[in-house]
Amino acid sequence: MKIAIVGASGAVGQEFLNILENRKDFPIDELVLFGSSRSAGKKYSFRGKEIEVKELQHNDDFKDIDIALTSAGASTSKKFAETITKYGTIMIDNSSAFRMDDDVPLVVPEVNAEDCANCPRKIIANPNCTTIQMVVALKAIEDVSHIRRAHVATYQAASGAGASGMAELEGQIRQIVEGEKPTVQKFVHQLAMNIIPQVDVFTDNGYTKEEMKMFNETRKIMHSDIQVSAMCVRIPILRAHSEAVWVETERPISVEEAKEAFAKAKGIKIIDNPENHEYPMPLYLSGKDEVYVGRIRSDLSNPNGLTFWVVADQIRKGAAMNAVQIAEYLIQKNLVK
Ligand code: 2RA
Repeated sequence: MKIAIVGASGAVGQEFLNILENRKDFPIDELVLFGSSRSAGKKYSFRGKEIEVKELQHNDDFKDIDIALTSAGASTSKKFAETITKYGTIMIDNSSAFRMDDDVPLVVPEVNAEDCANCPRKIIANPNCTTIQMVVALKAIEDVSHIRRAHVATYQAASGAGASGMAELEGQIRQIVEGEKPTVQKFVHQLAMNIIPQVDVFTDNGYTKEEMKMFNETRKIMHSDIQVSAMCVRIPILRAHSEAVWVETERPISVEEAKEAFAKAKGIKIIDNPENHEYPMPLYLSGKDEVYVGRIRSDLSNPNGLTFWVVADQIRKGAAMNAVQIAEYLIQKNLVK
C-alpha cells in the first residue's frame, strides 16, 4: 500500500505518523507526507527512514497513492479533493468539508463500517471528534433498544483546536504562574482557569456548529431518527474529550443490561467502580484508543432513561485512530483501487 498523510505537521497528522509507526500489521510499502508551503521541507522519521514533507499542489502526486489520510482543514480538503481522488485514491478526510454530503459515507467503524463500500466520490469522511466517541457508546445501547433522544454536555480539551490550541493553553498556564497576562488568540476567551460554553461559531437556532454536528452526524452515522441536543463546552485540559450523556430508549433498559451491552461492544472499555472512585478521566486516558464509559446509572427524571460518562482521546479515537481504522477496513475488505 502507498499511503499519504495530508497535513502531516498538524496535531492529527503527527498522530497519524505515530499510529502507523506502531501499527506494524498495517501494510505500508511507502508513506508520502504532504503539507502547506510552510510545512514543506520538514522531515519526520518513520520506520527508520526520514521522510520530507512535500508541498500539496495541484499535480499528479497522488497517482499511485492508494489511501490519503487528510487533516488539513475543510477549505484545503475542498480545494484538493479532486486532485487527490482523480486516479482512484481513497481520501479519508478528517475535516467537516464533506461529512453531510449524501454521496460521502460518514464512518465510525464500530458503528457503520459497511457504509465504506458505497463511496462513489472516493471520499470517506471522518466525523467530528465529539460525535465519534458518543456514537460508539450509543451504538451499544441502540443494539438493545432504539434510542429516541440523547442529551449531551461535552467537556472538550484544547486539542480540538489543534496543536496551536494546546500550545495556547500551556502558554496561558505558564503566563499565569509567572504573573503575566495570558495571551488569547486561538480561543474566544482565556481558557486557562476558565471554561468556555462555546465551541465553534453560533448558528441561527442558538446552537453552535459543534452542537449541530452532534445532531446531524449522529443521525447519519447511526441511520437513525435520534434527536440529539448538545451543549458543547471547552475546558482547560490538553487532549481528551469527556461527555455526560442522557439517553431515552424505546423500552426501559436496566443498568445491568446497559453494562452488559457496553462490556460486549466493540471499542469500549468500562471503568465504573464509584465505591473506589474509579471512573474515566481525561488525564489518564490521553493516548488511548478506546472509548471509556463509566458512571452508568438510571436517569431519575425518566423511566426510559439512562445516563453515563464517556471519555476518549480526541486526537486518537476522535480523529487519527478512527481514520486509520477506516483505512484498515478498506484494506481488509479489498475496497482499495
Ligand atoms: C473541537 N470538535 O473540539 C472540535 C474539533 N473538531 O474543537
